[in-house]
Amino acid sequence: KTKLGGIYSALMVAYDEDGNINENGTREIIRHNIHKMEVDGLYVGGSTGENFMISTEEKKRILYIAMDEGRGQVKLMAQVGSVNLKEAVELGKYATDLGYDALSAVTPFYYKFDFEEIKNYYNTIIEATGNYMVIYFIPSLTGVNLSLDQFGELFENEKIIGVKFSHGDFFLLERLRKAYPDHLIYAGLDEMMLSAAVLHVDGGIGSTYNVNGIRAKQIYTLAKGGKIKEARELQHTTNDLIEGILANGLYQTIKEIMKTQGVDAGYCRQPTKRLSEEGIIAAKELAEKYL
Ligand code: HMN
Repeated sequence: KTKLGGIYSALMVAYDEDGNINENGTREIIRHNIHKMEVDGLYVGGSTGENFMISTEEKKRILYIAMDEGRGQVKLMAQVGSVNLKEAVELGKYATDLGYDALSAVTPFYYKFDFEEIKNYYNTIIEATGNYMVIYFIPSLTGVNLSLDQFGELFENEKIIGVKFSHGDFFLLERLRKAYPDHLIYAGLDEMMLSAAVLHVDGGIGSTYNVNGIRAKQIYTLAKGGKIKEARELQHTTNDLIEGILANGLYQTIKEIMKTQGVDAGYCRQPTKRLSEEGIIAAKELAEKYL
């Protein structure tokens, strides 16, 4: 279990002006995360990769690039979840064949699937791939909530080794920690790294680690070591940065900040809009002030 813990960047993908994958730029982002942000792992195909806006072939291409560039240097987790379960299975098999350490899948969204359907979705992907699975739990975007008991039922499948907890309900987080000490819990909101680390999560997966990875790792390590005051100062600075990023446009701003760090991070895929001139300036100011 501890083997797969740690700080993972939710990998950004560089798209060109027409929304096509910029492979060289994406490789630069990966190297930046490994060598400059010193993350323990990459979470590939998540929200941050703009995964739900791209085709199956593009998803595979990104899974391939991340493996090719990151192999042997960082842990690799592939988000393969999709409302199209056949696609999830296809991507899960592809990532498993490539050698991904574990799969992750978002709870199936948009349609109001009941719990039996959700459970069947996970068990189907696992049966087809034989790989480990981390549940991607993000109720604010999916509208899908899970109770402590439902997590327990999902964890009955021993291949389901944990959850990426992108939710602000710390009561549920604490209950999960106590009930399932052997399962992996990843903090999924970068804003809550300190509080989650105090509850002894096993790591974090987030978008802002693409630019703020070093500081995030410090918060995690300090908080776990009981150095709360130092960790809190770093979380305050981190959250000043995150507040600025969210106000300016989440993924566009992270890409713009990466450009100031020398990375050809490209643009976001439509329908996400471009940053205005003022937005670009605001991103540069955030980088200067906080990074
Ligand atoms: C992913 O799937 O790409 C990420 O792991 C998602 C991650 O939880 C991020 N959530 C979203 O982007 C919706 C957070 O890192 C988030 O961006 C950050 O906490 C700022 O709010």
